Amino acid sequence: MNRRTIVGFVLVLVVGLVEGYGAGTALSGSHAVTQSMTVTETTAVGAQVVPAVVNLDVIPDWGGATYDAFVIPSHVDGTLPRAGTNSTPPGPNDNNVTVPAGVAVGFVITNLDTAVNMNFTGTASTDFTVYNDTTSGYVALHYSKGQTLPKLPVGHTLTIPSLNVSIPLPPDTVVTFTCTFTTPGVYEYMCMAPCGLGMGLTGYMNGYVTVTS
Ligand SMILES: [Cu+2]
Repeated sequence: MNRRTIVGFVLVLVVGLVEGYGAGTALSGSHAVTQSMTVTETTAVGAQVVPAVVNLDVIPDWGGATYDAFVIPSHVDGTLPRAGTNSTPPGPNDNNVTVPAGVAVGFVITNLDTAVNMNFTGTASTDFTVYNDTTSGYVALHYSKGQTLPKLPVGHTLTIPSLNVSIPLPPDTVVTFTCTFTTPGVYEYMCMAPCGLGMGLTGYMNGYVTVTS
C-alpha cells in the first residue's frame, strides 16, 4: 500500500463512522465522483451514506520553478499542466473535481512539497488530520474545529473561501478532512500561502469543485 491508499482507507472508515451518526442522507444508485480522479468508494450498507473521496496532490514546481500545483494524481503523467489556458472557470484544467451535493466528501491531500512558505495561525475551520511522514512512519495529528493553530508551519493551504474552509498543508504530509456541499454550484478552491508563481493561478494552486445535484 502506498500512503495515499492507507490514508484513503482510514478516511473512508472515518467518514463512514461520522456519516453513520450524521443526518444520514440516504443515497440510492451511484454518485460517482467524475473527472478522472482517483476515487475510493464503498457500497452502501443499509441506510448509510457512501462517502466520496477526492484525492489531490500538491506538487512543487509542477509547471516550472515555483509553479506549484494541486494535481489530480491520475494526471501526473509527465505532461505539462493545462493551466492558465482558460479564463472561464472551471475550465479544462487538471485539478477540477466534481462531487455530489449532500454527501460527506472526504479530501485526501498529499503534499509532496517540503517547502515552508508561511505560518498558519488562527483557529481550525473544520476538523482535519495531518499525517506527518516521519522516519518512524506516519504520525497522525488531529485538529478539531475551533482549535487554536499557533503558527503552524505550512507550505500551502487548501482554502474554499465561499465555505470559510481553510486547511493548512504542512510540508511532506497527507492531510484529510471532510466537507459536505449542500448546494449545487461551482466552488473555487485555492492556496492562500505565498508559494510562488503558481499561487492564484488557475490550474496550479487554484481549482474548482463542481457540485452536482
Ligand atoms: Cu500554495
